[in-house]
Amino acid sequence: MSTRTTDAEGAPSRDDDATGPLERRGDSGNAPAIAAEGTLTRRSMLATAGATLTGGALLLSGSAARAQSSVPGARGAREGSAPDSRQRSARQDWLRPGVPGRDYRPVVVPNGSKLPWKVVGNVKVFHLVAEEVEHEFAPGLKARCWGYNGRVHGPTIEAVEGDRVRIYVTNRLPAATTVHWHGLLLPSGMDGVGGLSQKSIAPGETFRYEFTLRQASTNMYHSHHDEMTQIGLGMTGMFIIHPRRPVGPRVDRDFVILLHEWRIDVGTERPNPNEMTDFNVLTMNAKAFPGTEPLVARQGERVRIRLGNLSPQNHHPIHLHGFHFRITETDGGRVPESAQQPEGTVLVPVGSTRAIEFVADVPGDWAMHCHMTHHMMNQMGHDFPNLIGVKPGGLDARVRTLLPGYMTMGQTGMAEMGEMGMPVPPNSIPMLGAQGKHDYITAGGMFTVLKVRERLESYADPGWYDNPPGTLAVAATSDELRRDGIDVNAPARVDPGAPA
Ligand SMILES: [Cu+2]
Repeated sequence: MSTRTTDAEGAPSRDDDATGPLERRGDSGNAPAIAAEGTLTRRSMLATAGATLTGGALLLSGSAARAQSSVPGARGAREGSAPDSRQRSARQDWLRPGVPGRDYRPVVVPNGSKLPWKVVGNVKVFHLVAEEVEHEFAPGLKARCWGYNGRVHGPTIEAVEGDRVRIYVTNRLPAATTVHWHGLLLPSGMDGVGGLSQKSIAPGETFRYEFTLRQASTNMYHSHHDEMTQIGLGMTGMFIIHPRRPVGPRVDRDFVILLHEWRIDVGTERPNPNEMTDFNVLTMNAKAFPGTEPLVARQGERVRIRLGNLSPQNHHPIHLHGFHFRITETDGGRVPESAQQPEGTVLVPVGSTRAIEFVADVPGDWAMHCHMTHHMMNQMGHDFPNLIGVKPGGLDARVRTLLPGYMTMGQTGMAEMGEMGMPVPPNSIPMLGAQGKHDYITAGGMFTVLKVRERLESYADPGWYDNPPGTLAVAATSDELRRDGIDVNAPARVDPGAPA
């Protein structure tokens, strides 16, 4: 059931409920809201609880803070109103601003940052600045992107269910823009679709967005004006809303990773937003491996990883080594425990978020990466001719008379493209990888490492894992081969299976 009214300023308000008719309000914002007695959803309840108190500073208690509470006689919600302090106390529909450490455990954004805020009259005030940003994807590869507050992607916005947020957006780009709060439940006029929801923000202008957070979930924000160009250039970020009261087991480490893909032609410095299929820089929080910071946890800690995907075109199946996890959140919020499937890979579709949780009970260095193998490559890995099995013979020597130093590569695959330290053109990175503890890591792109340790002084990168004796794959000795009857020169065999 949806109820639409108009507030005192004429801004559209919206409070749609899936579970029943709850409120019906007059056309005037000054008219008291009348609510039928009955069950309120959490959204309505949050919206109404604040209105029953003056000053607005309250915390919901007990089960009332959670969904499906029964709050008879509650008052109605109102959105889109001006930040007029003279009216606010009687009209506000939000809660005391959530405080980090007390109301929530802040998320960790590897390679990232958060948007600072301040409280003005019980409202959290943020300031996003859309601007051009020179961004380094990995050592050696920089590009001129569009982002927010000097960052690509934009800083993570973190707030709490029931918070009122006021977000100023200043446009320092040469083009108009808007910000869409992707996944948030808010009034239509705050939704940020250029032309549809609002007038676009012209260069030099600053717009104000303001709404109450009526949900607890993992969300995103991005430009919704000339989307292909502006999202393709990096105008994206994450928007985390913590529950007002804890839900599920307490999480010790709460990571946020935004997935993206780019086309940056070798030697150029401007991502090409017109690319539709052939992306060559695949990123987690806008970093390609080896530029990705590891995710660090102590053994036994409960870990959440929130993943968002604002790639232009591709879904990304993110695979975590060493653990099974449960998908605990989708775009719509928390998945009921009975519906949380055990998984080893989580598909994060374009325009979606997922959160996974697990207990990091086994120490080690564990890969986490997109399992689309082309998404584990860096630049130059795509238009390459297939040379697998090719025998160059005397070709190299002949070509060297024309191109000193020439060497045919790729006959056994791509691994040597990074490892051999081949020179790369200016402003580009090796096709693959980085030196690891044991050998060269032949992965790039959308790849990072979860580092779980028995003891940690801090969550700084602890370096490579020291494998306990007997727990590391190594070359077999001749004694071992003899003991187990392995003849490395015998024809390889298979068991033909039992006769039918
Ligand atoms: Cu992928």
